[in-house]
Amino acid sequence: MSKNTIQLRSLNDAPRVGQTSDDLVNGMQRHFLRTLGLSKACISDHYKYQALALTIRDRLMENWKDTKEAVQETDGKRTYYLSLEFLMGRALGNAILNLGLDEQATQALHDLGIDIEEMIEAEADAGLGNGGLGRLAACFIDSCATLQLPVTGYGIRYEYGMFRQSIVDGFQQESPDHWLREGNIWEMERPEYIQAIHFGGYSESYHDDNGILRSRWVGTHDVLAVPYDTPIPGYKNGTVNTLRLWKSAATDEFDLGEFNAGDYAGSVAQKNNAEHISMVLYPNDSSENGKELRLRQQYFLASASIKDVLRQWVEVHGEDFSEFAAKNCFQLNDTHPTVSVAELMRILMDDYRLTWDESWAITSKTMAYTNHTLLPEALERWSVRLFSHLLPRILDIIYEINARFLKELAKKYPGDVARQRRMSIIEEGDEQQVRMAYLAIVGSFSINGVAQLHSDLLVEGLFADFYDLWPAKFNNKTNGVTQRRWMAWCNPSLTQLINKNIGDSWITQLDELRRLAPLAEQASFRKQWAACKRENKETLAAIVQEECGVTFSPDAMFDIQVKRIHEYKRQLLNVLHVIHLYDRIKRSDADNWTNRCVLIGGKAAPGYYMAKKIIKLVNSVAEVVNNDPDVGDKLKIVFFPNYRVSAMEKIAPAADLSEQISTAGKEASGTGNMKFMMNGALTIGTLDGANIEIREEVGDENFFLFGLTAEEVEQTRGNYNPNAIIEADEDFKRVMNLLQSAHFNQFELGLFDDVINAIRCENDPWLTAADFRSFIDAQQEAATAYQDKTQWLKMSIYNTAFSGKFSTDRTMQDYNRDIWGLTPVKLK
Ligand code: 26Q
Repeated sequence: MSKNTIQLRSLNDAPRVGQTSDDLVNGMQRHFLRTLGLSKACISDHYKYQALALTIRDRLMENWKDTKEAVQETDGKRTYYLSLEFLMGRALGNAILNLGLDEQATQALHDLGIDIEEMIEAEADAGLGNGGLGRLAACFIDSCATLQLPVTGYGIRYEYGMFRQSIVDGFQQESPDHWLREGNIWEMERPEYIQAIHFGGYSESYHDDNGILRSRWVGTHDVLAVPYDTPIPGYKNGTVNTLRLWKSAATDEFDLGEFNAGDYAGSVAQKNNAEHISMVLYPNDSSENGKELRLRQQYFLASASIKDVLRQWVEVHGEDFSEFAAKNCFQLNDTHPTVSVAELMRILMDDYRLTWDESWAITSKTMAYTNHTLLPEALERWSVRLFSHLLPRILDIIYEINARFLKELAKKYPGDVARQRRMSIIEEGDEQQVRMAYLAIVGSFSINGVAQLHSDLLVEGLFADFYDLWPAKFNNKTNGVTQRRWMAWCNPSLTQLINKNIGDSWITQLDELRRLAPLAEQASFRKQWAACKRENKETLAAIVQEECGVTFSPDAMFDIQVKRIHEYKRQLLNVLHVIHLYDRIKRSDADNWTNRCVLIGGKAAPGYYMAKKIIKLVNSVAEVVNNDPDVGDKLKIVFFPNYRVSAMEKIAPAADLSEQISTAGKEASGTGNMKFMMNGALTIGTLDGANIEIREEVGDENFFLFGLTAEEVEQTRGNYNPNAIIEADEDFKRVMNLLQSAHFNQFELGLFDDVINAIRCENDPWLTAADFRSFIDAQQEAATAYQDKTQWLKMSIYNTAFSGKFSTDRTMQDYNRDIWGLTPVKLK
């Protein structure tokens, strides 16, 4: 028995917590009294939430322990999902749903006279991510738990998550998101698994006891990584997996020697530096920023996680690594944790004394890399100078990986120096840079894109040289979303209707939704479908009223675009359409009109000038449109502030039309598109990312397609004349005239000049003008279609019915079949 095992007779034999509503009431009362120390008089909403969350958490704990034990006993292969972001949102409702406690919880709260909705709203979003990539990680671990796959998420426990966005005078204002202020019921600190992480110092060679020449990293400044574990429940299957997030902390040894002789206070202040590492999430989702702290975060996560995995390995297998690659896989969520490749090499060689070849055989069979972008400017590069002072030993190893790789290249393509230069992990130039994507490709056995088009474009473009060298490493894994959160939890009325008609097997087998398709022919079913949508629209309208002071009528078409603000996503094109509609109303061209409520939401990176301008433009247009008596109910537009996971839970169920209008070839996949589809919205979209697959599944006739293809986009570059396009299109000319005449910025002349110039620029990378006409036409098609209620409802039902492919359950099965090879761990 190890010293960490105690003989607790009661631990395994203790009566398990009850699952009835009375048990929940008793649980809450116990927590009010004993955990929170409250008397009746002082039970505020905050405490009610805490007691409920603790009571639900109690129901996770035994399953969590059982899952850990079962995984350990099985001793099978395991996967670690390494991600700088996990955009979890709220946990309470999800836990209640996955435990199958919804009815009991509703009853218990009713008995106690507590409003369940208020409890849900009392929880802060865990906003530890920017957008798609972070939310994908959250959906993945939900699906892995539901599929009983032994997958652990590893990330950073940021003190401050994604900033809170408010709108002041139409401009975005950022404020810090101190999401932990009121505590976090769901996390468990695990000090016994603390790791020390090295920074700085230098690397040196030495001869070991056997006279073998080795390297070591010395003179480092160490930072502690403290793990906090969050339970990730599977859907009604007893499995509870783990999300392990690392918080940075100073070591207790103050550095009074070298630097701070005599400066006690100064050396204590150094503590701060260590604690900064996990302080804040970088709010940047599409461009590298080169900041040292970001590289520190990346190495902090990589090193802590790999050490943690090796610790567990050595506890069971000792220092025999012969089976390590067969039993462990690290999935890298973009290049952000890619320094893991070098870190695993370092530890195997320097700490466990494996040879280079042994270490490389293990590392390159253990790492797998997922790419999430086609924008070349978003590929991460780090200056060698920064690496050499922050991570000198790691840089040594990257150089050695590169030297060996270049040798292999020279053998395969003799004399092709240009190719070697192109493919080198180290980019030469004024300043040498480490190309992280290339390190990831060289170090991994699998490289995947996140939608078919994206994966195809990667091997034709950005990674063509590598595809030529290693075609078998490349594969596609189309993204998904978890239907537990994005339908069952967030759309209870639709869930009820579906369950009543086809049962609830779709909650774990999304393909089952196909059985809804024939029901589209039934008038009574359509009527109930319409009632659900209407109820959800009323709920959203109330929120819009509260947040934006604008009245959305549920009779109008809800036309929604929510996602990060970025030029390639073309919120600007959406605004141009709104201005066009406004112009039509003003010139009395509004026969057979379809009333529309346009909602745009999303955060702009704080340093992204154009994105912030576009937010201001939306608000300026809204100001004019919403207050013009000629417009009335025909058209409303709002900018929805502080878009986040919990907002999407209200928005997706209420959407009629989902805007997925990126320049073709730029959006890797998109996942919002899938959430809308599942909830019965129709898509207006380009042939980009997963839109293509959505259209394939639902059928051309149930999708509003417009715009250039990715191929046409590439052909258009170099002979693009937006001014001629505008000139030739009367509607477009009028829209531009409104913008240029300062119609929306009468007291702030020149405010939108940069936006106007971007549209008119021959080098506009996003080709906004090129797609204007076909977008306007597709929007008209959608507006006309909306007037045929019966047909629209059928199309809405088909969208839900054929969304089965877009479950992360399918995505995770694909990863597991082609990359991980895990065996599900069943519980006794
Ligand atoms: C990089 C360097 C420094 C600081 C921040 C970053 C950084 C952080 C986040 C770069 C990129 C991101 C996030 C990217 C992202 O969310 N990409 C989206 O991933 C989704 C899931 O695969 C896709 O559906 C989207 O198409 C893609 O844009």
